Amino acid sequence: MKIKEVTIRHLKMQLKNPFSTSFGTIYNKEFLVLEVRDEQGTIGFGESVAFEAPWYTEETLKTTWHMLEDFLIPLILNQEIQHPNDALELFKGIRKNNMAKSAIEGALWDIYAQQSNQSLAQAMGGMKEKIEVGISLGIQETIEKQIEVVDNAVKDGYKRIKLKIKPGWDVEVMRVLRKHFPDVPMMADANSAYTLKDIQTLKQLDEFNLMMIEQPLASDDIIDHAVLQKQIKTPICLDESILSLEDARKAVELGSCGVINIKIGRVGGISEAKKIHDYCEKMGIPVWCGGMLESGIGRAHNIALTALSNFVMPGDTAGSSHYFEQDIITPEVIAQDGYITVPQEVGIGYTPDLETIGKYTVASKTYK
Ligand code: OSB
Ligand code: MG
Repeated sequence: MKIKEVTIRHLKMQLKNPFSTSFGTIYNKEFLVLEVRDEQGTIGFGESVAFEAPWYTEETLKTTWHMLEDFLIPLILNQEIQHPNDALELFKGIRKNNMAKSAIEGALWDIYAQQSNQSLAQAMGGMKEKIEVGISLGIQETIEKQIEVVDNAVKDGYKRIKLKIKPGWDVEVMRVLRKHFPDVPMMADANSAYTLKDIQTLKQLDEFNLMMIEQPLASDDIIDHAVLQKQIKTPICLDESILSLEDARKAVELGSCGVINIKIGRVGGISEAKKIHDYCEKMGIPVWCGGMLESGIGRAHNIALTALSNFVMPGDTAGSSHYFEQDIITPEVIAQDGYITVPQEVGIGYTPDLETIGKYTVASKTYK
């Protein structure tokens, strides 16, 4: 393929459920959608998962736009690209900025899948027909409300429930929830809210038979996580700390985690995500697919990735209706009884709805 045109759109969509974590609350999801066209007229879509503010990683919606406009789009326009893996090579002179890279690489995978007449999952080597899904629930204002949202998620059939925790909203909350839901697979995600000084608190979480504790310590740490893992029974799952295959290898070799949450945007694209998946499979480390409150386009990529064999734990891939009044793809992503069917149609398997995309677009620009 030879890329001839890229359109960036900035979308703003209201979240049905404001999402609260250890560092604040998100009410609206603002993100970029990329529409990439090659010389044959095939169109691929990608999503940048960077938020407006740099609380999760250092990237933001504006930094990703800047990287795309000034560096990444010029690197791919008019280049002969055999396979989306080539993007890694083309981008190798650009450090980090993984979410910006991933947005464009995802669209190349979509084009590649269409032109090789495969579903995106098949193009990646994914064989599953359906995937197990979990749900990530934000911190609620009261414990009663927290119980209620967990109860609804259990009734909706989600295969595991992830709860956000932070200092002051951890051991006692988990104790109450575990009492109410003795058999529900549960886990906690701290988004780096603790340090090794909190080790007594973190040790107490061992009581609640959690599947794992996600990213308890600093976002750039794997050393302290290894220290912590030796002192707690619950497996640590790394999210923010893993930006590449090399990071995964070092964390696994150090014993910093027992599980890895793979997010395509965080690691710079599907090609790197696959490498991490393959390495973890070889090492006996289970992985699952994380989420970034994506619209249906990013979600479609996540679903396809989860069709790979070592995604053995339910991901944060709840259905569209959990996030938005109306998603920007048709059909919407439907999670039923804790499963999503992996689309078999060529490409991402959902049709981006240009009218709805237009409705949510607040800015756009085309590069050719
Ligand atoms: O830490 O996994 C996280 C959402 C935004 C940023 C970081 C995280 C999350 C989630 C929600 O946990 C995942 C989702 O439902 O898409
Ligand atoms: Mg996380």
